[in-house]
Amino acid sequence: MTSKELIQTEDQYGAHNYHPLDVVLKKGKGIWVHDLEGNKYLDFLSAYSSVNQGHCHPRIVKALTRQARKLTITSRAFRNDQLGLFCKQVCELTGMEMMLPMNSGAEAVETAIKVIRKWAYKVKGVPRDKAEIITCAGNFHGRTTTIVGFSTETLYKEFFGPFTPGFPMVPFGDAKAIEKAVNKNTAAVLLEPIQAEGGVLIPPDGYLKQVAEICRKKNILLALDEIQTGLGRTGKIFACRHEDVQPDLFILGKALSGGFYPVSAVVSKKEVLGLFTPGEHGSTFAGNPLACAVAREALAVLVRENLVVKAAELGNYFMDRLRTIHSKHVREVRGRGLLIGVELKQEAGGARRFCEALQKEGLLCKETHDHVIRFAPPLVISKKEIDWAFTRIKTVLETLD
Ligand code: IF1
Repeated sequence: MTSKELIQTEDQYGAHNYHPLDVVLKKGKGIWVHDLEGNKYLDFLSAYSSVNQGHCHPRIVKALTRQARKLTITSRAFRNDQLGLFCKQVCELTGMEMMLPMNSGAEAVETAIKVIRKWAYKVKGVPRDKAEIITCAGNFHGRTTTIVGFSTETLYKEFFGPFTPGFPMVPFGDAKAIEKAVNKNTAAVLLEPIQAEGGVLIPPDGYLKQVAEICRKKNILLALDEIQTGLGRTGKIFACRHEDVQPDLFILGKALSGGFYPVSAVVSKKEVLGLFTPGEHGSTFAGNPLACAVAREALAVLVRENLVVKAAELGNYFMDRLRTIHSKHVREVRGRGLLIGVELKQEAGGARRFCEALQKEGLLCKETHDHVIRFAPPLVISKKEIDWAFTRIKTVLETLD
C-alpha cells in the first residue's frame, strides 16, 4: 500500500484524536526514521522524549528479544526474576528507597495521586477525603479523567467532566503562590520541573529549591513529574538536579524503556510508597519481566553512552547556534539540554507551517501550543548531525515568509 492509501485507511478506521504530519514511517535507527517512499528524516521529537536512547537501540533490541523468548508476563500474582533488579536500579539512580512500576505516564501520575492521598490520611492526619494536591496552570500530566480535570487546556477537558475535586491550582514558576495556597489539608505539590507541553517553559532560577523548602517546612510532599524532563533530556539525569533538589516522589515514564514499550514508575521513600498494602493498587502488565528487562537495558544505555553529559554539551551548543539565526519570526529560543523551544511571534502564523517546511527539509518536528517549535532529538545525536539540522532550521526560519 502507498502512504496515501495507508493514511486513508487510518483516517477511515482510526479515531481522529490526532492531526499527524502526513508522513508514514516504517523504520528507525538512532536519530533517523524512514518513510514508505524511502525518504529519511532526522527525528526531532523523539516520540516526546521516549527515545532518548535513539530508535531501535541494538542493545535494547537484544534485551527485548532475549527476554521475549524466555518469559514476557507473570502478572504480579507471581514473582519474576527481573522486577527486583529493575526496582533497585531505579532507586539507586534516583536516590530513593522504593519503586512502584506502572505502564503509561498517566497511570504513574494516578498512582502518585493515590499514594499521596493515603500519606495525607495515614501519616499527616488530614481528615478523610479532604486531601488537596496543588497543581500548576499550564501543566500536562496525561489524559485520564482525573488528570485532565486539573488541566488548564480547554481542548483536553471540555467535554470530559465531571471531574475529581482536590486539585487547587497556582501559576507555574511562582513559589509564593504555592505558599499561599497551602492549608492544613494540603498533601502535596505536583509539578513538572519544565513545562514541556506548556511551551518549554522554564521557571525562574531557584524556583524548585524554594518549592522544596516550602514543602519541607509545611510537611507537604513534593511530587515531580519527570516523565518528559527526566533521564537525561535536560542535560542532567533529572531536571530537578539543576537545582540540587530531591523531591519526595519522582514520576517517570517515556525514556525509561527507551521507547520500546510503555514503562512508567513512581519512585519515593518508604514513608510514602511503603503505605500501599496488597490489593490496594496494581495493573496486569506493570512490572512484567519483558518491561523490566527492556527498562533495565534502557537505563544502562543512558549511563554507558554518557547521554546525560552529551545532552548538556550538545544542548548548549545547539541553543547558542539557534540564537544566531536572524529571523523576523523568532521571539525567543529557550531550553535546557536537548529540550529546546523556539517561540515564534504571533504574526508568524503558527508553528505548524514551520514544522511542515522542516519536514520537506528532512526534519520531523512538532509544534506545541501553536507558536512554539520543539526540538528534542534523541540524545545519541552527534555534533555533526546537529550542524546538519541547524543549517536546515536556519534556512526555514530565515526564508519562510
Ligand atoms: C499525548 C503533550 C508531550 C508528559 C508529562 C505525563 C505524561 C506526559 C510531563 C503522560 C505525556 C505526551 C503524551 C502525548 C503527547 C505528549 C506531550 F504534548 F501532550 F504534552 F510530550 F509534550 N507527564 N506526554 O509529557 O504520559 O500517559 O502519555 O505515557 O497525550 O498526546 P503518557
